Amino acid sequence: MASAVAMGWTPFYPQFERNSLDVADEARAAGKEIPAYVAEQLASGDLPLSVTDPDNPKNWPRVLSVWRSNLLGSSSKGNEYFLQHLLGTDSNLQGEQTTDGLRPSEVTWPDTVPEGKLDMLMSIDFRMTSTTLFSDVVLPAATWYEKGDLSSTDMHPYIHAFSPAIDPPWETRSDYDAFGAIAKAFSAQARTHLGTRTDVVMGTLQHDTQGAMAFPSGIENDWRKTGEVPVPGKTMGPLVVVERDYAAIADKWSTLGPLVDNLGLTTKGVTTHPTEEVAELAAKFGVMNTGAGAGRPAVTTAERMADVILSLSGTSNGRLAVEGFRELERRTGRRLVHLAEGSEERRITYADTQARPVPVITSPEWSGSETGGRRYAPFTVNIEELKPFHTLTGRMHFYLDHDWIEEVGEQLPTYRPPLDMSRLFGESALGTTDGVGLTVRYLTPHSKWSIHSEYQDNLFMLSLSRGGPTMWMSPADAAKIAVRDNDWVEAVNRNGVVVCRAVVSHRMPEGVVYVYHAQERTIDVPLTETTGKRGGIHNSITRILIKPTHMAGGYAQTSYAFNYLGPTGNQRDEVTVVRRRSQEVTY
Ligand SMILES: Nc1nc2c(c(=O)[nH]1)N[C@H]1C(S)=C(S)[C@@H](COP(=O)(O)OP(=O)(O)OC[C@H]3O[C@@H](n4cnc5c(=O)[nH]c(N)nc54)[C@H](O)[C@@H]3O)O[C@H]1N2
Ligand SMILES: Nc1nc2c(c(=O)[nH]1)N[C@H]1C(S)=C(S)[C@@H](COP(=O)(O)OP(=O)(O)OC[C@H]3O[C@@H](n4cnc5c(=O)[nH]c(N)nc54)[C@H](O)[C@@H]3O)O[C@H]1N2
Ligand SMILES: [Mo]
Repeated sequence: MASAVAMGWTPFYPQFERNSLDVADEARAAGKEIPAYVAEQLASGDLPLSVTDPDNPKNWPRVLSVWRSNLLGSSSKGNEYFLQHLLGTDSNLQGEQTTDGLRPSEVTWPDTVPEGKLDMLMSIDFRMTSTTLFSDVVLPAATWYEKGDLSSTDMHPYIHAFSPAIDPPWETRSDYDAFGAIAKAFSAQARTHLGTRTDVVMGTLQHDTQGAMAFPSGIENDWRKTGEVPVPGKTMGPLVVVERDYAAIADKWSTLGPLVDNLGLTTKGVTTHPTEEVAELAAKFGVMNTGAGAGRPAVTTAERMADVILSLSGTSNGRLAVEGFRELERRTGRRLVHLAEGSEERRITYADTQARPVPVITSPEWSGSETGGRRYAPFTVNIEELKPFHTLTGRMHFYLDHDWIEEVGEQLPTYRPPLDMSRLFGESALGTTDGVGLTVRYLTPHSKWSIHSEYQDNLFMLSLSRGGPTMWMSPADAAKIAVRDNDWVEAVNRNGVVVCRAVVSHRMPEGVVYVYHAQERTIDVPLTETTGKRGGIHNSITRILIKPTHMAGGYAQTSYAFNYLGPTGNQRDEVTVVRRRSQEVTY
């Protein structure tokens, strides 16, 4: 990972061992261009990358804001590691420090492991969750029937509106207003504390940019090993200098800024220029009279923000869809405009989406075609219109000649057996039992009775099932450890402990158990027999294992793209010992 970050293949925050605002000041004081100064400092080792020493207090993340996610109850694999190292709370972590020979060689390893790196965890939610439980500050969110908002993904042919049936009750606010309020309070403080500073941001060599060809053939060339001074945007991520007027953040928050006009909007390498739309929004909302946003469209409510989003996307603004396809025609030599031509006059507004679900317009932002009322399917435009794929060859591409992918022999699609957790981490071998505990594969697939952690805490759902956390198990495995349906069981591995009830079902194959994603620690989580502490959740016995090929970047379609191409969490290779426990549970 240190190498991937150094070469700009994958992002990592914090960036540098020193505050990036101070680094920019240092460059000025030294009379140097900021990017050149940073590159020199990196090369000389005077400015270490945070990723090379993540346990050094200088490199700890200090503030974490969680919004519209349930990090500690849902997404984060390795819950107990988060609890111990990030939060410094009670945890059921069972693991020992990795022994010398197995430690990464390019990352500094501390003698004592850090506990509680974060100073503050803030979350915004409308439920009590496994994340809000641990948060220092919880901002109550308005629900979907108490605020204006939008919902849409690439796979959905419709844009849906959230419309308030009532105003946000008590202290709740829309997410837009919550962040607006934070911006206001922050900006007032910033007048005395931060003012205007210059920042330097280390970007990543991204897919669909020139950076995607910075490392031809994916040939590894780590400047830290060669001793060269890295070249931003070529042998490392690009360095961008940004003026930050911290006191103006609230003003900027409530307007649509000038970069939309100056730079246009770029998605997947296609840039559109929404100049007309900015003028339309200014006419519709009026403009701010004073402050940093003076003269810019006033985006003062969540509903207005929804309209801004809709007017700037080709999927909801036919003019931009057509403009984008024209640009794409020039680039590809293929005729494409016809996919959106009939929609040129269409403008989907927030009010339209409130009246009824509105189908989207085919646009170069996605690869599907909804033209003529079709349903979305990925890569339709590539297959039917011969728009080149965003690969090295422009075709569907199976052979990957990237160094890091070659190193593990995955140039072509190939079968990889699950990792042997017994050999790697000393877990007992699969299928073994001492008559009390049985070692099984541990899977945590998505639940049919919830969307992630949502709805599993609904009283109807709890009444229809066991009313708390469960583990699905085959009759054969249950028999080996004398477990009957609905018995309490305890699962332990090096990562943590889970206590739940067994659902013994012939639908499970022998050797595998399911603890469905994502059952929270807010419902029926007893003390464990293993630690005497309150047990964990499904992610207490998982752990993040990053696959190195997911960080192979800087080269064509293997380049990083935000929310598209990058490391994924992995929880599929986990094993655990499970046993019947005392049926007397206490809390
Ligand atoms: N072990 C294991 N771990 C996994 C997975 C797995 O299969 N197994 N799956 C992974 C995958 S694919 C995903 S996508 C992630 C999902 O992980 P998360 O996205 O963290 O999970 P959710 O439970 O959907 O969390 C959404 C939270 O947002 C809140 N919320 C909903 N609407 C709003 C809103 O309008 N405003 C605000 N402020 N809050 C709102 C909900 O109450 C909920 O608490 O989990 C990942 N983690
Ligand atoms: N009801 C409901 N629907 C959802 C969601 C939800 O939370 N609830 N979440 C949505 C989201 S964000 C996502 S990402 C998708 C996820 O949807 P899917 O990708 O379908 O995810 P899972 O259900 O986690 O896993 C699918 C299957 O993979 C199997 N599996 C586990 N390990 C392996 C393995 O090593 N090899 C193979 N071949 N199979 C394996 C599991 O047994 C499981 O049956 O679902 C979406 N839809
Ligand atoms: Mo997901």
